[in-house]
Amino acid sequence: MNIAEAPAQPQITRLDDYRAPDYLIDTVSLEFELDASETRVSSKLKMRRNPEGQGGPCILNGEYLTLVSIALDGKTLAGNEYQRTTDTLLLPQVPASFELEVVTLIHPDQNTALEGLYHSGAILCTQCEAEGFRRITYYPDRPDVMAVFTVTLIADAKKWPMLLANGNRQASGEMEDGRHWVRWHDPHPKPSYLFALVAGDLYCQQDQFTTMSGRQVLLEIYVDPENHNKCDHALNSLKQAMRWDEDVYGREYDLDVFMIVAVNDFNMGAMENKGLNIFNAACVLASPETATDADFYTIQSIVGHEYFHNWSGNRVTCRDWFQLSLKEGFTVLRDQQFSADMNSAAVQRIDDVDQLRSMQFAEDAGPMAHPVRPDSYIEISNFYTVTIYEKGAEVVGMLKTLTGPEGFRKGTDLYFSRHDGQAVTTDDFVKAIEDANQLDLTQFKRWYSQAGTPVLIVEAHYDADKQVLELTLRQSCPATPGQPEKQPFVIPVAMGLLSSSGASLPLQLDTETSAVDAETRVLTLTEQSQTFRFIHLTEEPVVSVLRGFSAPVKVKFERDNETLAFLMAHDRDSFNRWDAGQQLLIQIMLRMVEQYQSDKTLDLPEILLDRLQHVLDDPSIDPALVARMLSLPSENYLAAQMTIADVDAIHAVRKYVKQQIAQRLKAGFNTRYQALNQAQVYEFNASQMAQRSLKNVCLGYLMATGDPMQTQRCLKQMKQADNMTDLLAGLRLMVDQPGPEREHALRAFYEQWQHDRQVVDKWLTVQAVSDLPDALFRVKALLKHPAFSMKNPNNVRALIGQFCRNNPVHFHAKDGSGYRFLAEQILLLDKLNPQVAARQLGAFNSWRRYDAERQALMKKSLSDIAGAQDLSADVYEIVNKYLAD
Ligand code: B3K
Ligand code: ZN
Repeated sequence: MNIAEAPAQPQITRLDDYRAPDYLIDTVSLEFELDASETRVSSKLKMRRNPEGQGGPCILNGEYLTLVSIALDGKTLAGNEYQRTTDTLLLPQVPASFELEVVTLIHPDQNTALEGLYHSGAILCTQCEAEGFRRITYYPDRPDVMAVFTVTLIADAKKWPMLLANGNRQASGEMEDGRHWVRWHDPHPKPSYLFALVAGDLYCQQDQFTTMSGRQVLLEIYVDPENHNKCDHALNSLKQAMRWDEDVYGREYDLDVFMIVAVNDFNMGAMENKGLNIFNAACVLASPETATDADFYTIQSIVGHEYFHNWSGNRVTCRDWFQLSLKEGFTVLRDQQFSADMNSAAVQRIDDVDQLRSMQFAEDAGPMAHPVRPDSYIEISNFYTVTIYEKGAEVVGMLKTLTGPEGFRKGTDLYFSRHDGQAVTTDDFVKAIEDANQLDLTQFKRWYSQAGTPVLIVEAHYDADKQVLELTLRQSCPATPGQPEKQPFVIPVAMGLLSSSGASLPLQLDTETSAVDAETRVLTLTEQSQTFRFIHLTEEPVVSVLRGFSAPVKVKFERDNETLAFLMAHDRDSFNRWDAGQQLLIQIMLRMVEQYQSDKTLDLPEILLDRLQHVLDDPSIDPALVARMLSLPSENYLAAQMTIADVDAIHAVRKYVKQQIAQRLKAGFNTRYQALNQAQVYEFNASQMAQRSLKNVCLGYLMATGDPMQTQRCLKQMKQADNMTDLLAGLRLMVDQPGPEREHALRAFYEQWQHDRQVVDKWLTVQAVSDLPDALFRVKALLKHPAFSMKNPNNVRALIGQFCRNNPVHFHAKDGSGYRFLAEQILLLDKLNPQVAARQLGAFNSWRRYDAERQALMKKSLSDIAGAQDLSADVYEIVNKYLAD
């Protein structure tokens, strides 16, 4: 039994190399003797040769395992009867079917990567997706091997009274040595990435859910006892999600119990392990005093997302990791629909698109650009991206637009019934939609294989004599790494036409005999260029395109300020009203950036102020929408619109615009603030959230006037706040103002909330994104604060991640101090937690968009990282892709 050296360079895995597994597993029986320093894992696998395999040897994955013994059909194997490398175990000779017994030892408390079995606080827990199960035992750790698991957990009864695993609880007992055991059985075959176990001394809040067929399901949330009062919201969200999936997708839950466990140390938001979801505590715990509206909102959506995976991911899973978007894109679409139904659909769409444009468009335009179904990867953890998730959701959303809601439901019904219990591909998903709707989606599938954000060029020409509007749509898509040329996409373009008074105009094409009786219609662009002729138009219409953001594309449509202002006031589609406002702001602010660069006077057109004033004063618009329409595009998003991003100019212009709006609309902000600032018992609902968000936008502008009275008002709000939304909004504003009040506010906040991890992370973030010149100095000091640990991913994201991504003016400081800081932190982190380290590299994604000096400094920092010894595959892959020409 030789352990060969690991390959010098991380290896590439390719979709084209996919082969069916050589061996399948019917049943798995695992026994864990749990202990934080050394856990003994005994596994029994009933395996058989796969008739569809290649007939190769039996190879199992395994990493960081101490092998104790191997037995084949009851006979212990000698060292020369198997071969080991650092990450595999190979059995050259096995019968057609056999039982394999393997005993290994693992060390949870040395596991800082938080993959496999690890220790978080006093909890032992697991994270297996994508390839963490191989850190627990030897196994064919790939999603197309699905098996029925029975798991027995044995542990000290006092230290770990709760022992949880997937499925239903089968049996339990006490042992004489003070240990106890619990056995779990999951009847649904699953891939190893969905395996989970938890051991802990936890508070458990229970509830019940009756499914559509009348079965009783026990719902349980497990949290550290001190968080016993923060479970209600997640539990409510879970019940809403279970009911919603029955109503909207016809999906019913399939076990006797559904459990959620909150842990403090977690690499991402949450994990959909079958029947036993494990959550980052920040994505599940909420009380009005400690969680903001945004937190409540996110929790509802993540609880929904993980629950929805029970069908889109678990019952029907991925054949291989190239198909990741099969479950993630679809499940994100499902959680977005759920949130839209539970809250405000318009606000949900705006926020989703805002995120897609600021994060995914940047990814698609940078060195890590990849298709929704990638062709290759080095480290799969690097591909849990906004492209796989958010763009993937847009792609499935376009299928829904093309088929209509009923056709889409027929398609998903067929998909679930056809593939239940299988591991499938994105092609299988599209095929089910095609078959249920008698559609040919061959060309549509380019959305899965081609990377990059398509550009949609729109031109409109009105002929008054003929009463015809010619609308020409053209598409192109920039080159991305490995894909110099692109074929045309299928782009659904929802659009409408408006009269000068804002009324909808008819949407009849010259090819049609009757008028279309809707204010929005969907044009499908399939060629590089197509012209649509609308007839019977007695006046020149104003065109509203890409309503509801019907495709993930960048629209290039030349419109003057007046037209954008008109659409901002009159579009029938609330998404497009908001979007017209954003385009107007961007157009104006980019012009001001040019003025700033050439030392000219900054000119803020009256029409913008006038429009914003109307929005602010219009009681008929949902306050949540008003809040969003009054919010300026972020510095990062403005930077992404420039050929060479000028961080300082953008920062100065944005600040100036904010101050000007504040001065001009001061009276309006004042009136609305006062009207909205009413004492009420906190509730999480769309209407209260809308009020708080507009109120705090108003306060932000009032503070921007620089009037000391407003500082007093802000302090008063903080003092009186009975909820974290209002308190944190106040603190954020205070922190951007120099002076003793700022230090006092920060100190008081910490003193009050130091016992609460989620709130302390907010305190770190507020300082990380602060506008003041000493931001980096502070961030560095906070690294040494007792509240901060480099081993805790939430701390890292709250402080380092937020500084580097959301404080552009300081991260991009001319002297390169921000870049050097990030490079140092990444190298430290890489030794502890490669996944978290690799994520932080994302702050360098757009490094080629900055001026030559900054590019040189960023390149130097990236090269320092690339040149370091023993990089993880995670960091290696991203840093080398960033540096590639
Ligand atoms: N499926 C998990 C993500 C796992 C990430 C592994 N590095 C959470 C989710 O998308 O629901
Ligand atoms: Zn997911």
